[in-house]
Amino acid sequence: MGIPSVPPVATFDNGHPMDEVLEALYRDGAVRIRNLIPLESINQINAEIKPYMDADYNSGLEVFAKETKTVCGLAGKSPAAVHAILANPTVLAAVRDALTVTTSSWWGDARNECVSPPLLSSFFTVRVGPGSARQGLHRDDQDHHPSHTHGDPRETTKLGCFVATTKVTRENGATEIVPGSHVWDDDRKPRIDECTYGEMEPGDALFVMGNCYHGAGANSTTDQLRGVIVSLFCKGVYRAEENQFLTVTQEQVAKYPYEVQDLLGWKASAPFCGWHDFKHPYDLFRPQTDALNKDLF
Ligand SMILES: O=C(O)CCC(=O)C(=O)O
Ligand SMILES: [Fe+2]
Repeated sequence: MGIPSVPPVATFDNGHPMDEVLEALYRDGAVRIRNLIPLESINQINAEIKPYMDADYNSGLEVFAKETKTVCGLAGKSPAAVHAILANPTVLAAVRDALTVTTSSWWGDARNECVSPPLLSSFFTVRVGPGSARQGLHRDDQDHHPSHTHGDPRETTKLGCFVATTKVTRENGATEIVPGSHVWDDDRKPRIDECTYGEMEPGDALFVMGNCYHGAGANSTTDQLRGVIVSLFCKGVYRAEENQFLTVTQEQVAKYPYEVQDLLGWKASAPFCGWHDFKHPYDLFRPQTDALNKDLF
């Protein structure tokens, strides 16, 4: 049992000034936004995902309880999730602020400033069924083999946005979050009594820094499904968890908004990462007049 004295993560209404949201995110490692995604989008997303859920999708991984179903590859399977979550202005603002990498280096006599845009790392549902045990507390940036040594709240390669597609309660498996754990060193082990619970209504969202300990909670109900869409983003100089070039066809990508194409890896990261034919991959389908910022360097 968690100790009730761990206060809930800072919670804001959708549309709250972004600088205050980001200040709380970097201070605590996580924030909650009420009504980030409209209910009609949530209903559409649930309808698009249903056939996959019905086909009994399960990861088979031990990191998820056996009663928990996952559907991956949402960039190709759920256009509604793509438009509502990946193109959401608040999501884009948080992801860009936390994960854009800008550095300067010399090329001959020129001092060159290069910008690496963030990437979608993975995009999947976690539907925690009755009887699911809690997930182990973990940091989502672990796949990049990081060291957290400086107590720097922004020392991470990833940011997560978890959107509720059902009511999410402590009883049915709300995400456990350890506020402040994003500044811990790598030896300190998180405990359950240090957790707070990310309870949400459908359409609410949690932003969780990649260095903040968290995990899916246990579902102690007998009849409730806890639905969350996990979108994880990473710095563009790191490798994505889920191979986004295999989740969605080029024809589908061409129809998505430009900012989504960029997140899916179709914009190269300057300098010189992810190009095709020495061009941004989006040059394959964007009208040439729109292919601005052609520089890879
Ligand atoms: O489902 C959740 O609440 C969290 C899932 C999670 O942390 C993960 O899969 O990395
Ligand atoms: Fe996680």
